[in-house]
Amino acid sequence: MDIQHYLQGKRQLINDHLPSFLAEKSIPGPLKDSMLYSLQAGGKRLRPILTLAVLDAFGKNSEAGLEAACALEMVHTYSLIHDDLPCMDDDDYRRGKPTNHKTFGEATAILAGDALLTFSFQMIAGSSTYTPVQKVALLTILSEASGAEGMVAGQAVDMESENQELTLEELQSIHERKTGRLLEASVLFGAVLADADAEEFERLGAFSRHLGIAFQIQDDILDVTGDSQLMGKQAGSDEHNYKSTYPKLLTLEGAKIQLAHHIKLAKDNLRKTKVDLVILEGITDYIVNRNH
Ligand code: GRG
Repeated sequence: MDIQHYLQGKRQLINDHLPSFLAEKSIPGPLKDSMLYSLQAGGKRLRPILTLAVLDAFGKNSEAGLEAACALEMVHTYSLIHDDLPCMDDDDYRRGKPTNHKTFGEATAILAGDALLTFSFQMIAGSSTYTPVQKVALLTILSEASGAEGMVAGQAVDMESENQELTLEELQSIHERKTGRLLEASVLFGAVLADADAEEFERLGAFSRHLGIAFQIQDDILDVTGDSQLMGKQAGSDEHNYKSTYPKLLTLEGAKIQLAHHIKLAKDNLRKTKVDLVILEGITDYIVNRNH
């Protein structure tokens, strides 16, 4: 299996479908332009790819997961738009392009984020592909992962902790909520749509939690060593404030050891499942080896 080829194929599928969900909707012009601007600004599409990959790993038709997968990317896109706002990280560039508020103004950017978040729930609730039981499961997972106990909580604690040196446990707790929960939801979405049993669900959940931590550690490592500046991120964001990161707390070598540890645990959990390992192991390796 050529994992790069697999990822490229899925990314293309998602890129082709994402804008189509908004196409026939009567959304005011500037708001729709602002939503589409960020949805189409690029990105790795890791969250929707994970949903489709889990379906493939179960031997199911992954295209049936497209609506749910695209809903996840909408939530992710909303979080990036809001994270870039002047009242939060105050970033001018995202994915190498001017941020949403720099292009459309703050008010429209806030509304575009709000609308993308809400639209993701509308898409799942209104889907003609999923059963009522699947819809309730997806909506429960998504609301818990993205809301006040999930991603928003992670962002809130992250902001409260600015300029404080955190312990490793505190840092991990922020990232588990800020980025980990949506990555976990992406894997669990695939498990729900594949009608996985409780045991598989639990093991895939554990796999995704270690994958999420590994993703964040690699993100922090790339901030020190990688080409994240080319992607419009300000490496380390030190000009704004002090932010605890894995390399700062553990040194670069220590962060790499932690990364290897969580990758191993992710794979150990994956191997306990009955799914086809090739794709999900390939994605796990891609997370460690990615350069942005
Ligand atoms: C504003 C509620 C709210 C939440 C914001 C996710 C988030 C919380 C902020 C993003 C800030 C950030 C850079 C977090 C580090 C890890 C991360 C989520 C990176 C961006 O995800 P990628 O690498 O992005 O998957 P692409 O551009 O590939 O989609």
